[in-house]
Amino acid sequence: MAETPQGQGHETLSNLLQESRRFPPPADLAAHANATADTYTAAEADRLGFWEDQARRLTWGRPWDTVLEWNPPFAKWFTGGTLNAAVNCLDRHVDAGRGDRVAYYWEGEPGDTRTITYAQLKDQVCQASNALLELGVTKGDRVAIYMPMIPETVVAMLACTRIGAVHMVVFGGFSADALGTRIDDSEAKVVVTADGGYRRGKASSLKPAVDEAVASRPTVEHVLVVRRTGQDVDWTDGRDVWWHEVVDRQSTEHAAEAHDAEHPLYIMYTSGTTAKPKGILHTTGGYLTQVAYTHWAVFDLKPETDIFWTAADIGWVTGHSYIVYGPLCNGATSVMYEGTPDTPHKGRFWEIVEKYRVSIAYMAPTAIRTFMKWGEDIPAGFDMSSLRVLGSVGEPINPEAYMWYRKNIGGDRTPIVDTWWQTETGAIMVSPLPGVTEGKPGAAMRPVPGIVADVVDEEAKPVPNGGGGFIVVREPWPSMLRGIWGDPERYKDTYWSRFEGLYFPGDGAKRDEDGDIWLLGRVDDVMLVSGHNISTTEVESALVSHSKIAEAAVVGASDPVTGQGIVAFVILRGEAGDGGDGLVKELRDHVSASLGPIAKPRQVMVVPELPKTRSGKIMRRLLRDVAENRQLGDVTTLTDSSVMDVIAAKLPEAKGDE
Ligand code: 6R9
Repeated sequence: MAETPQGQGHETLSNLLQESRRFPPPADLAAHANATADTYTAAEADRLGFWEDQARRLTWGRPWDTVLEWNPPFAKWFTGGTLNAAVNCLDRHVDAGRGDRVAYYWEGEPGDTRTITYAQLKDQVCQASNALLELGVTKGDRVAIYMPMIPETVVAMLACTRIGAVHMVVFGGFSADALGTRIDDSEAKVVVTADGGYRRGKASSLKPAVDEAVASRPTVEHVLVVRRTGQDVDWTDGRDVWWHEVVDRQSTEHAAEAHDAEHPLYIMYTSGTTAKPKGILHTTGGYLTQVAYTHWAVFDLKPETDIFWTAADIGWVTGHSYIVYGPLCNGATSVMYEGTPDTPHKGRFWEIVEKYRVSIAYMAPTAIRTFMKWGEDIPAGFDMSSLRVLGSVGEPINPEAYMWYRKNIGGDRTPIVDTWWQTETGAIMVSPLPGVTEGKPGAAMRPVPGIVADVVDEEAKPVPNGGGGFIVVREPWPSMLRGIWGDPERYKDTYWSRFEGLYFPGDGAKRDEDGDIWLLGRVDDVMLVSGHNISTTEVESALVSHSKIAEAAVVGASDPVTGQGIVAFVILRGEAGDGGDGLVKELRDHVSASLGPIAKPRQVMVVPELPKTRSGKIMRRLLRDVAENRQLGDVTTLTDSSVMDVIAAKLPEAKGDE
């Protein structure tokens, strides 16, 4: 990356956005907070000892001998220790007399509901474990899970971990092809699926994609099928088995073995954009330690009284860590929702908050910006006084979206924890702690106690306050990926070769004048305009701070004069109508006034939707293709591929906007 021409030395990423709003922790929350300022002090004084204390949240078969064996870049945590993930999630709570506590309030999209206690979930997991054993699954085998958001998805995951099999969940919206390549790479022996699930008011099918994927893959011995929608399915005798026929007749007893702390727990494929997807491997002891600890500390979870809701899909790492493993290890009561936020009406999320008295809600900025687009009247119609902490994950949260979330969902009362992490990190890494840290709209603030992260320039030197660069992690952490399935070289190249001895996540970041961390988006998305490295996040946030804009995506398109020119795609807020005459000029001037003339977009296009992955991340690569009039690249990980046709069709009329 180029240096800035003003001779500011090694500023790798311009720091343009200024934000002065501050929200101190609410006094009552701070007074009873799980994590306090002492938590930071304890972790700094003895980092490994701190992690050992966190590991004692879990129930171990045998305690560990060594807390960390570090042969860079390969880490082993809690070696010599043994434990069972399902026992930690279920049996120990039941044994302690908490079997009647609700594990999940499950809400189906059509309005059907199920309430499942810890004791019931344990029985179902034991039955499913016995069923998997009967189907020939043994310790170390891989099991693909391709499911809607129903309780059996959690049951299947925990049954795998109980018997030591490794689950590999594939998002239910992915194609047969995506499922197939993941089955190939992981060599999965069994696929657990359903006939279908409910999305947007309709039964969508899953089984046909499995049939297609498995037809050419004889290594898959069985397909275990949950009946969810009752729709017709094709059937291959001998291979296909119904869940209700095989699982329901099993014993609810299963004696769980304590597995090695480093026994593989799951593989999750990251949605590689062009390259082959990477199978991120997580193991047992360290992963559970960090998800349980962060769920307790970052959300201030009080398991006896809180109702926790991660509004995300289990097919995303956020679902693994904060719908399944973190909450269950902590004995929490969670809400799990099958469907989309606009079915049957745009207030569905808030109706769920009101109905179950949700106290902690965790969701993605993309959802929040969608709610902004729909307007504040919708949440205003529900009683959300039960909420006390709100979380954000998946992308940088724009300051304006943060303010909207805080005011309209949090009643101007709740702290917001903006949690930065990745599939690879397994658990939250950088986030405010709600009872300790000030909230700043748009900032992830500080590494959580026990994590050593930094912002460095291109020569790996820490940037001063006010400087921009790359986020890195300096020390190994318990829930770190243990590698890429079957490809140790790619693991080293991808994460450990950019900076000697440092983990490189691939995200831009800056430190503000107080030393707090702001995430600035993927390094691949950074724009180079007249010698300045400008983050997409800052320009998008400036656009979203305009009263007519709900959502924005910007990309750098090649430009004969400036190297790259900024091209913006914007979605209007519900209240803004068609935006009115002169909107484009208004927006360009607004960005220029907020960030400086260097960041003024060359073009602005109003669009109805943006291309997004299933976890809600904007696929800027496709927008760059549009902005540079290129053939579109791979669209298979998009939620809705027709979005790109609509955007491309708008392009000719937008040209005149300059
Ligand atoms: C948990 C998850 C990881 C990438 C990550 C970064 C972006 C996630 C963020 C955030 C800014 C946050 N990201 N949380 N950026 N602020 N709070 O999203 O995992 O799907 O693997 O994506 O998401 O770019 O590198 P994953």
